[in-house]
Amino acid sequence: MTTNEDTLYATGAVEEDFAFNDRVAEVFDDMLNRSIPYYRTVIDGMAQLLACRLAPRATLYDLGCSTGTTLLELARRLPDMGFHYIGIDNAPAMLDKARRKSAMFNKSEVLQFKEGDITSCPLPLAAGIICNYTLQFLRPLTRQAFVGRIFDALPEGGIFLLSEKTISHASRLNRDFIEIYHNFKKKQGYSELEIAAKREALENVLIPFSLDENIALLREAGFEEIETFFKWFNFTAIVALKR
Ligand code: GEK
Repeated sequence: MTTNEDTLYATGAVEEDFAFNDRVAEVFDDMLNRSIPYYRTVIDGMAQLLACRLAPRATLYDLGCSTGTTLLELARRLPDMGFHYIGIDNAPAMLDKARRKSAMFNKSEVLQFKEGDITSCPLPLAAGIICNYTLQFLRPLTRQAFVGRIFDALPEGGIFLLSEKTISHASRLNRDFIEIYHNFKKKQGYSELEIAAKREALENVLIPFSLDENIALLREAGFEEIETFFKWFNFTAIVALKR
């Protein structure tokens, strides 16, 4: 499968807020690789944590799975664990691509993709739940209830892995972190115009919390053991365990 290049904002025009539609799904893998620093390093860390914490043949959910990259990478990195992977997303174009990719890599037997709204769809018991760069797209007022549902869906000893773009309330450092991220995007080949246009399109759609605010959501939901296992400026990955 070819990876189409993300040129969605190359002209600098912002016609509408960012949405997970067909045009985005088409270029999504390239967009993610070039927009999320250390994307695969974080998945590798998750693979190691899952291997430590879970018994073989456990079921794992990826909420907001997009084109299935995280689950495919986990299945590739953990061939001996025999995990069963279920990805949920509400964008049909993303799921089409996820299914095509898992067929192409001969993983259709262990990977399943379901269409659903992760804030309301049933979450049958799973030993591990992943939510990468998706909580930030849920309306802030719904986030506590969402994390609470994840806690309830996990058994004792269950593991929740959360990655988010964050903000810092230290305003000068926040500005520096944003600039450092923009420099990262420039190095990935995005122009100033594209970076500014994408930022505008995401303005009311991606609403980041700080690391502390995300940890507070987890604590309030009932998670007791919580650690940040990855941080690169405003990008963070957290592991939380249910007792
Ligand atoms: C990855 N985790 O590759 N219900 C279901 N899906 C939703 C909802 C919702 N309420 N809101 C947003 N989404 C992936 C990347 S992308 C992050 C996740 C990004 C879905 C949306 O359709 C999209 O596929 C995903 O959440 C967010 O690591 O684009 O920056």
